[in-house]
Amino acid sequence: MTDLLERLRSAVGDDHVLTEPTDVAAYVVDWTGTHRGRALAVVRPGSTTEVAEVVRACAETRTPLVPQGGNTGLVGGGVPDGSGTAVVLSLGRMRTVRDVDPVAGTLTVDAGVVLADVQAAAAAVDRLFPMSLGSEGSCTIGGNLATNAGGTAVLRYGMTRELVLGLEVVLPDGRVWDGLRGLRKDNTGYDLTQLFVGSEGTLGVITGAVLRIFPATPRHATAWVAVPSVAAAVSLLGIAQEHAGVHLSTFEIANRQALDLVLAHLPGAVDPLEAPSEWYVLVELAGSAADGGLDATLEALLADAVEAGRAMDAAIATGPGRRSALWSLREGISEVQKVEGATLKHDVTLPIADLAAWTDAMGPVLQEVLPGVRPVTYGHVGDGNLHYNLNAPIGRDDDLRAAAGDLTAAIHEAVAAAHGSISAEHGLGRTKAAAAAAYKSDVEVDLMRALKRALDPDGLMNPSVLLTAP
Ligand code: FAD
Ligand code: S2G
Ligand code: ZN
Repeated sequence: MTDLLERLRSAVGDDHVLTEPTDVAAYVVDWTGTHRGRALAVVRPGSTTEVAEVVRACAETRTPLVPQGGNTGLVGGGVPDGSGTAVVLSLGRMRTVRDVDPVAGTLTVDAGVVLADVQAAAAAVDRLFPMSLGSEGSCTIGGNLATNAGGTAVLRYGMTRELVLGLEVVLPDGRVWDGLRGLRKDNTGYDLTQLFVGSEGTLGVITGAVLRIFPATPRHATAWVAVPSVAAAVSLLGIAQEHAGVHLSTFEIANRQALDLVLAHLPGAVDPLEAPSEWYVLVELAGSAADGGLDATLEALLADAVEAGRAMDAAIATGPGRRSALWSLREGISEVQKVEGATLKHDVTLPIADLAAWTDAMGPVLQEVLPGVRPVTYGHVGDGNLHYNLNAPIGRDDDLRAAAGDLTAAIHEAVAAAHGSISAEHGLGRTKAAAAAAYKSDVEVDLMRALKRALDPDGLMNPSVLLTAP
């Protein structure tokens, strides 16, 4: 082991090889606090060359390696297991914005650049990097790529995989693949970039990326809408699409339980509507400086929805302050959910046409399993993605933990029956690796394991994550 530590120190410098438990602590527990592991060391390289040296040292000593970005992942993929045999490779020091080309619409960055800084680098040249997540202040673009993150702009711009044109990756044997050409069209063989997007650190360490940037959308029209049901929310989505077309950029849902958590625990949060409702939608239209009339479009679509009985009331943002107040009702949910005790997260996709029936049917099923369980439901309903996160009945965290297996099994079975996905945007990590294998076909599992064996024959890259665990 000393040989390895010597090699790591000579690769990145003594200060960037952490072994003391106090120094290592933040790197071995995930954001949810569910996954706690132990690391042989935490290594913080400052360049692609240093990453390659670290990977080579681990490969030659057959030491498992866990790449880590901002450690905001929600499925335990960025932290080591409890064996204490793995090295955590943190990309946190690699924060250079390498190049911006507003005309070509490309932004080339190190993997350790925080998402908010990627957004700022695009805005600095009057462009938009559209991906937006509640964790954007600390998650890194390398982690976003490795998890193929989604967020609130997927409806208009797609998942991370639709926002990337090329990658730089250190392969499990230490070689560097430089795929940073950034061409919109390059049909010369397999799409290697897409292979690494969503690979959750199991096929290599992403060290750089060429991202797409888009025309800025400084104009917004935003509303928090009270709707009577999920079915009404889906109808409102159709009305919004009719009226707003390409300008529809956000369509999020939240149930009353989610809003109550925010009103109770998010300082300054205020319910913008008088009458309580069971369901709410945050809808936003976005356009360029030339796109006038977004407010009128929003008012017209809301009027149609009220007329059709698909909406009861709405608070329309009258300026940037009001806009961020409405957004905070949605974005605050994740943080505050932790305040009220144990939660059991489910990040599922359902066919949009089935969302209402699925949600209506799921409630009673869960009450059978654990009476009093609270399904705090919210998320990106515009792309079929619900965060169906269960809170324990008040004061009964242990009951939730005891029933977790049955509750999750009931949810996963209902998702599979509706031909949905048990992981919409957070990936599989450690939390869902086993479940995913059960819901993927043998052919899919075989193909994924064949790819893993081809790139990482010794199985050292993030070994207990995704469904590559043998
Ligand atoms: P980490 O947590 O450090 O790692 C995540 C995975 O990627 C691990 O498997 C790790 O091994 C791998 N990895 C990290 N960096 C690299 C690299 N450079 N090369 C190879 N592998 C790497 N996610 C969404 O999709 N949509 C949301 O709306 C959303 N909202 C969130 C809100 C909150 C409050 C929080 C806490 C999380 C949210 N997330 C969301 C989850 C999380 O932010 C994303 O999964 C994010 O992409 C993780 O980035 P990270 O840098 O923190 O990665
Ligand atoms: C979001 C965050 C994760 C969660 O807020 O969109 O992806 O389950 C989620 O709180
Ligand atoms: Zn989400």
